[in-house]
Amino acid sequence: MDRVIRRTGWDKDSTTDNGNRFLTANGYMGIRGTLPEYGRNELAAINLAGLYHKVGNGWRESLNAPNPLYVLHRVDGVACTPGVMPYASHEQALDITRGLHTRSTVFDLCVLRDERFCSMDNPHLLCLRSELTGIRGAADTDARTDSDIWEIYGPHYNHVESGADKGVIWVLAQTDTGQQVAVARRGTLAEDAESRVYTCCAAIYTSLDCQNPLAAAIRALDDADYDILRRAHTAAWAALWQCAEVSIDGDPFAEEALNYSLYHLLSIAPRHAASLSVPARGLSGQTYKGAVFWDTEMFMLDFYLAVQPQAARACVRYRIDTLQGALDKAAEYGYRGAFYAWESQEGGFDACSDYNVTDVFTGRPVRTYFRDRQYHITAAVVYGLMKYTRWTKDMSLLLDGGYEVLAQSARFYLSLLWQKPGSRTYQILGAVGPDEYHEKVDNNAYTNEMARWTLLTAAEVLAEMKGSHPAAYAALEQKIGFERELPLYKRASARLKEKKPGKDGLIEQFDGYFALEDVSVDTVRGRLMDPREYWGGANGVAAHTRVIKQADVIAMLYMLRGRYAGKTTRANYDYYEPRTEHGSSLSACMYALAACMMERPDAAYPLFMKSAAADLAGGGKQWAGLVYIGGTHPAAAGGAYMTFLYGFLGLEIRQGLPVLHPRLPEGWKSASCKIQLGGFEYTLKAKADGSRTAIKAPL
Ligand code: IFM
Repeated sequence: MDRVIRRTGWDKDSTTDNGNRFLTANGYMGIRGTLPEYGRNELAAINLAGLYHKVGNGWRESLNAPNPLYVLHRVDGVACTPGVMPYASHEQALDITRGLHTRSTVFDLCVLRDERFCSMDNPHLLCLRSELTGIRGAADTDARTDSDIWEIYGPHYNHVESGADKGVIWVLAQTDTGQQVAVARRGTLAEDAESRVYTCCAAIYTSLDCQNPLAAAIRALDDADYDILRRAHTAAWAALWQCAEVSIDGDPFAEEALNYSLYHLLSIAPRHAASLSVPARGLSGQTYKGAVFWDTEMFMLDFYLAVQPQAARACVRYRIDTLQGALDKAAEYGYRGAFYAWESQEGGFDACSDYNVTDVFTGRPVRTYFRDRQYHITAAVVYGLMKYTRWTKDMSLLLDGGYEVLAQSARFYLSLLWQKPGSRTYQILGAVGPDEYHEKVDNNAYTNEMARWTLLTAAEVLAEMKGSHPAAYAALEQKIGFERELPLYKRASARLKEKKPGKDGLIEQFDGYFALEDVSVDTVRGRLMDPREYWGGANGVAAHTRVIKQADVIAMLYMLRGRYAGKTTRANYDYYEPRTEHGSSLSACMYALAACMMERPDAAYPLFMKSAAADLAGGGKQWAGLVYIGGTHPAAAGGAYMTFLYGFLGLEIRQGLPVLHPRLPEGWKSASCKIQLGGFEYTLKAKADGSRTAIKAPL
């Protein structure tokens, strides 16, 4: 495989999209795909995984590191950057096979080529080589660690010091709560009359890594050599692609878009950590506070399970380790058990604000109910835990905290149920489902069914535990006293209100949904007075209509597939898809998966492509009211992979073995990929004529 994503020409307005499109990352850090001479105004950032800080009343967000790879050349005092020095050609590119960001600009007074990567071999290292040739004039180079960085709710560092030590220049940035980010770099400049080559190797360590991150960062550069590090880096990428690459014969654009999506998922996988998950915007910046959402469990985990089981494990472990945060959150709202964070940071702290959107007209914060009413987040955590356990057959996470997550999650749903006096039925009131435009709704079908699924799963798995792991069962009982609740799980799941399909097969998204105004998405869009206006909330244009933000009933039909008849999926797909704005990048892939379940791969195809090309195409939603929400879309990338694997190849695991039921879109001659399952690697291949193979090899 040899794939390079290129964009030629330069236009200022593409800077933000390119920052996402050309991201390089290694799970520890993400370097936005901006040019090396760019700074905070162009949203240049090196975003760090798992390290958060809050300034004053601002939102708590992930930290960006000072940028040690900043370099600006000048010729005759004119900055070598498009928009300042005239140029004949400009290209920015990302070699996704090798994880290399490159630029090549032919300026009037010189030619500038640079290459940058953050090491897939050593997560602390990042390197750049910048070559200025054909210089016609007097050149100078400003290479430094740029501490004037882009931050959304900063400045986060109240103390920044710098120094030099044996050829290494270092910066130590500290927050008022004691976090440290140490950045060291060793740069060399080789020059003659017509050229200058600046080569820089840098290292980042933080107080999450060790006691003395500065010493560690300096030490990491002891023998740093660009070419040697580059070789190790590209070899690590080659090893990743060995299992991850997908092939689509007959559709090069889909093949490129899907592999590009997988590049992003591989880039941000937390493979260096035992307990860390993936933020909703990957490592592309501080949007969404660098927090972890249900996106990981429901949209990304399948890919990690199939090709990066270590990363899948780290994501699931993260939820087990953040149980205390979920218990605290439940208690805060007067519930019992585990109410997981909607926007989870370290320790399970919920960074979601009660006012998560700002009104475009008044500039006032808008009360949103994501934090307190998206009850389905807890079910997503359990869904991820069970997916991991069932796929890997690894019981160790269940035994090491996972069983407790199950019991506390079931306990949470028990405490959430409401019973009308005189009625046997339980209800979940005032929820926000995946469709966030309709808030505080009663009996959201998705939420109720995922709660029921959680209760039933907990009942089944904890009952099995009693027989298979009696000592662990007794210890858990002693710790949290759940046994007497077990019969309640089943009773509650039997009595919880079900939004049953009507005669027409339709499932009402929530009580009263069918009484809302039935208008088209375009009509609702036409009512906007400002394109950045938030469609949901009390006064949003969609809130009183049947127009929904993202897959909701359809997400439920996919997640709980097997429970519903095919005609139910068809009826609901045909009803809800035209009423869906697809205002979230999580939406299209759910419809694509449902379309495949209905044996309509050609209907699935454009939705699949929308997901796979979300960051390649760019141009997604940048604003929710006045809140910036741009960045990469790893959930869409993961959803595209799910559509490929479960939808088009039709993968099912039966008795531990992969079984394919291909439904390839028009024009695809064949499609193939590798997955890891049960200690083996399988090469899966499906052909347009319906033939398929699953070839097993030892790992
Ligand atoms: O988790 C999603 C949510 O479903 C829709 N808004 C964006 C979030 C982060 O991707």
